[in-house]
Amino acid sequence: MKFIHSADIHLGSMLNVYDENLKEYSDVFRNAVYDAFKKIIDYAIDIKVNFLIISGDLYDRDGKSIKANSFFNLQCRRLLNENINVYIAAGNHDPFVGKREIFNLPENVFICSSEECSEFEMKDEYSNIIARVYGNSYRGKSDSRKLYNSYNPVDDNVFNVAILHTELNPNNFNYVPCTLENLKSKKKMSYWALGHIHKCRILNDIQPVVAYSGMPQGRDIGEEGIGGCLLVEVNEVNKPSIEFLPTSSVVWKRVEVDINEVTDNQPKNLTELINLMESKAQHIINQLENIPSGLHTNVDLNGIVKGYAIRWIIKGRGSINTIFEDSEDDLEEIIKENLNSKLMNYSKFIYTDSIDVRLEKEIFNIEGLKNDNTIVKEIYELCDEFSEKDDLRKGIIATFGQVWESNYDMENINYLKMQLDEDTFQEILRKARELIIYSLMEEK
Ligand SMILES: [Mn+2]
Repeated sequence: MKFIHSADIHLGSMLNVYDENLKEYSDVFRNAVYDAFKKIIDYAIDIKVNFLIISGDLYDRDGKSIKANSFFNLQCRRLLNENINVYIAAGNHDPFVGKREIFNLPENVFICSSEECSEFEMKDEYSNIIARVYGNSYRGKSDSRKLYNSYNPVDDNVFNVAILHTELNPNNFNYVPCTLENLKSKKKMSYWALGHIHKCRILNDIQPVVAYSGMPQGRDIGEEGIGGCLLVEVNEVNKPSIEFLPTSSVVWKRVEVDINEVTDNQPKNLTELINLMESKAQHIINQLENIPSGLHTNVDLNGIVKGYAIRWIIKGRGSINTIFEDSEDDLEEIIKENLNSKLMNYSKFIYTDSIDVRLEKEIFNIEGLKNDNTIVKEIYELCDEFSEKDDLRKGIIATFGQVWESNYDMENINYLKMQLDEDTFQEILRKARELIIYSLMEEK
């Protein structure tokens, strides 16, 4: 018996790339989310799975797009021809799935009730039950019910799969509050097929297995890495083995360029910096993409990934910093254009989506100053404390004031405020340190 666990397809959404110069690649970005779902269906048919699970957020919005709905139906009809069923529980993005379908649902598609835990029995050709599927859909854009309580298989003689869309956070009442321990305590359950967190993770690898399949195709740099779904194969004693099946045609990636990496050949101008970035780009293509940790795949990633969307982080200390400081032009935009005119033509395209410049001023012998100058040393130590100690950090965040949202919810962002994530916090701290030390040096 084998099945595919997928989640968070977000059909109807596109990659967040807005660039007039994309030309032939604009279709790749526009269709990537659809292509990833089609790949899941291809896998299901090729591998001849018994059924497909979708753990919520099949659609990006509850006001469904006709295109997304039509695409989904066409793909599920391909499964219908192969006698493969599809089981779906709706998540916070598509809570009304099933209530007002634009088209008739293919008869192999089953949507879990939003009012109670649905139970489905999978039977083989001799009418023996080979698996049961449990699931409960969201009622609305959030759901505070402890849904897992009503998932109660009669026995564990067959493989029992539970579909649940949850943040796995007992304190967040928007997304089905529960803990990993809550789910593990359901001993008759064999596999918790989770959705909501967009990153693939196996949280428990013995019965009951608890896993997030993650999203098949990331849409911006916040959804980094190669996405996919999970193939679960169950042998006679109900023991599952899990394989990762990659589906992302575009992989989002952060790439750091440290100009201090090459001490003797530091880039002095933009041409040299762009050359350094190009050599890094070559490296991205040569290096095989990392699949989620702890998992394996038999699929050749080269056949799946068409290209990358990169956020470059340029860091280090050097004289090139002055070019960025003195320029009134938007240098990031100019570097982006230069890179895209070259790197988009690589065997796998490298699209520069954004450039984050974190260069530091060239200060004579900063390492020496850190050791000898007690003020510089203290500023460094103070910044380290602010960066590491929770109570100090809370104080500094309070000082940032009301423009920052420090306790934000990725699914429910208040766009009137700036989101203070870890990366931004550290960057503000680093810039503050830089500013203070440099001002002191100038005074001298
Ligand atoms: Mn989602």
